[in-house]
Amino acid sequence: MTILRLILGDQLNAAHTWFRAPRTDVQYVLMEVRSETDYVRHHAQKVLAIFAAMRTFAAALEAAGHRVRYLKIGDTGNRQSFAGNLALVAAECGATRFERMEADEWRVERVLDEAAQKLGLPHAVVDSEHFLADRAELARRFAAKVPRMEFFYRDMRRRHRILVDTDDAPVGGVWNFDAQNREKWPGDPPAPAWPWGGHDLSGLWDEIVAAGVETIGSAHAENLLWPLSRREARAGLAHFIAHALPWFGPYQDAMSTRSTTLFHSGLSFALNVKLLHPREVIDAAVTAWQAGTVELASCEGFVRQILGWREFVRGVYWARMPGYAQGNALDARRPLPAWYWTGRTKMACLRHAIGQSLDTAYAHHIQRLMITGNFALLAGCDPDEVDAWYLGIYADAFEWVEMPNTRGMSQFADGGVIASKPYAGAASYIGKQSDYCKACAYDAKRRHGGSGKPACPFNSLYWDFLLRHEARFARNPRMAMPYKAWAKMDATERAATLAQAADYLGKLDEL
Ligand code: FAD
Ligand code: DLZ
Ligand code: SF4
Repeated sequence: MTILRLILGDQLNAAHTWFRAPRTDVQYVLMEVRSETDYVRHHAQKVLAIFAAMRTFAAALEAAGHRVRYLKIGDTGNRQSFAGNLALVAAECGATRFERMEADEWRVERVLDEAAQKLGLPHAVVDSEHFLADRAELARRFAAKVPRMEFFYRDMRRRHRILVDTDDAPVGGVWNFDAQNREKWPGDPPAPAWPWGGHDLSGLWDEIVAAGVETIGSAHAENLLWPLSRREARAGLAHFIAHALPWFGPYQDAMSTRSTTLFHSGLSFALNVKLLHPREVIDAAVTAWQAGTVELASCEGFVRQILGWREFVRGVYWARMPGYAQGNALDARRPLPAWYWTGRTKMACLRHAIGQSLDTAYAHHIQRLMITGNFALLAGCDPDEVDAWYLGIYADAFEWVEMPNTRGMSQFADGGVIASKPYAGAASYIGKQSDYCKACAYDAKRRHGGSGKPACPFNSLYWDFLLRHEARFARNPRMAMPYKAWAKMDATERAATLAQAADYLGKLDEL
């Protein structure tokens, strides 16, 4: 008897039960395939990091005595799809049974179910042993109605006994320290650089290029900046806890031309490919708070992202797919401006956020939400195009987490399943949280016109967006303020603002 076990590129969980002891009757297989490199155009660093982490993981398994078959992207004989290669390796090893872990993505689950049918072997699907809420639990909690994130998060805190007192009350007396977490970063303390780097992957890059894989962004193959092994990911976690977590809370929503990473952890890639377990990341933050090196507000703010948002969006994804991918509640149809692919725009905030995304395959949350996402929302860009952009460009982008964040949180295309109001903001918000507006060719204070500096596009587009969707949002109590402000605005001012928006919408590619 030989069991063929598939390990996907985002299933590099060394602590999984599968790997407890080497077994002569188990053949593992990992494969680099064009079906995965081509379903969307990925950032060069994302492909490099995934392949390099897969190769490192396979080598470690082999060194520990497991039987591993690894198909490289350029191998002759590589059939370039999961189904094709599974058939190939099953025949090679004389497999009598096929096993796999649950895939995180809807598309891949379907592909693997079909592949298993074709193999015609007894087949089992096991948990990936990564998330805190498993898929059965999520199905129970999300099937009837998607809860609000805040209540899901409180429940997770209680269930997993994280930052709660013995009587299930939140430590510190409140569940959420968001109000304290909204400061602009003055440039001091300096933001620490992430500790990874120095991976020379030029050889791997040559293989990827020779195989004809088309990518976006800079490869930086001679010095790739992502953790590629569990050891590196652990070191990155320790570095974050010591050097950035103390300021994570206050500067969580800050943006600056002087730093691409600020006090963010950069752990999303390691988490999503499962080099790190969310529980160990949460425990490290809580331990730092218990040791007194980190304030509760920073610790809780960070824990909320992982225990709350990360698990929550997964619940939404599995409860709502496949229909979720079709959501376009605001009927947004415009193409994404061409400069999303080049960074060549006169708008300083977008130039910085897109430029750094192309260069590093990374942008922190508030850049994704309030700069690139906000602009696409206000301009009414097609959520299919917005989704494809986010799914390709970030090293951490896997559909289960990318899509609810993009289509749901950022574009409101799910009609409010995730967010109770759209994340729409004008230049006043961006100016408050960043230093972008100072260096911009546009005037953050103007809604329209402008002789020297033209009016900031976010301002007129913001009002145009609210007016376009008045029927949907005007009665939302959380949106009452801006609608009241609009009603009070002088009629000429309103007309000039809407005319400015129409002008900008007619020439988005030129902004
Ligand atoms: P930190 O700020 O250090 O946060 C710590 C961890 O919390 C992250 O590593 C991540 O695992 C988790 N986290 C934080 N916010 C979220 C969130 N909203 N949803 C899920 N997990 C969260 N995250 C992805 O992992 N993959 C994506 O493809 C992705 N696409 C996004 C698209 C949009 C439009 C938006 C608004 C957000 C998206 N996010 C995505 C969430 C978030 O922006 C990233 O997780 C974060 O920027 C990763 O950087 P970090 O590790 O430095 O995060
Ligand atoms: C994203 C990605 C890429 C680019 N390439 C591969 C690959 O060649 N082989 C592989 O096993 N996985 C790859 N992945 C990750 C998969 O797309 C991922 O497993 C699914 O998105 C499920 O989350
Ligand atoms: Fe962005 Fe407008 Fe500020 Fe320029 S002025 S950086 S376009 S918000």
